[in-house]
Amino acid sequence: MDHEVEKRAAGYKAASLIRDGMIVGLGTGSTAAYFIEALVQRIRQGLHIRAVASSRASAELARKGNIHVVDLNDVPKVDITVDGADEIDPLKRMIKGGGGAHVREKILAYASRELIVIVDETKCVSSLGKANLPVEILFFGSPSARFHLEERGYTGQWRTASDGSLFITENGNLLFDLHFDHPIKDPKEEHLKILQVPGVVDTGLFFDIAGRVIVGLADGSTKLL
Ligand code: A5P
Repeated sequence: MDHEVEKRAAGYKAASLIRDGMIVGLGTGSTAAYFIEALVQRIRQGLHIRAVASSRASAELARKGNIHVVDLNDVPKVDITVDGADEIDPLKRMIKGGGGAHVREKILAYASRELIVIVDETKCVSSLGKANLPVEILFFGSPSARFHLEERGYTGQWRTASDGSLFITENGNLLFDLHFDHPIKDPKEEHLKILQVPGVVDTGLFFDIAGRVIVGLADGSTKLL
């Protein structure tokens, strides 16, 4: 358990911004879990909301706490989505997908009026690229997709589950985690280059989408970027 005080502070602060009647997007991961925990407490105190989850794990957490979970296809628009990040730079560009849910997280973020990002300070970086960059890839022809990525100069490995088997996303696909031995100079260019490989569903790079960023601090306070 790492930086729990900071993650909790960010999650609880984000939950305090949710208002009655909102449709709320639930991110995935340990920081988003604190947001859901805080939301459950607010619901016990009388808050009425509906929520859309980016993963089974988040949906389960929410349902356990009596949050009314609905399908993204059944709502016109999500008011606020709150989600974590693996890295965020000063331009609010991010690497996400450490939890393997970045494709749904991105769809949910784009379906939302605002994406609020909640992080601890270790996630705030001057440039992206220390964290692995997850790329979701269709199982069909996945060795060929890997070949074409490697031919373009990328290195990485298939993500595995705790039992050593291949990690399968909730969309039924594989994850190829790219590592960079240098900061990513132009994340948008890399993203577009990777997307050109047939079979690639999406990368964990996010741009032009983060709204408020809440950073949790070690003393339990938060700062807003
Ligand atoms: C989940 O797929 C990710 O995008 C998470 O948002 C990201 O990995 C941050 O997770 P933590 O809050 O657990 O660090």
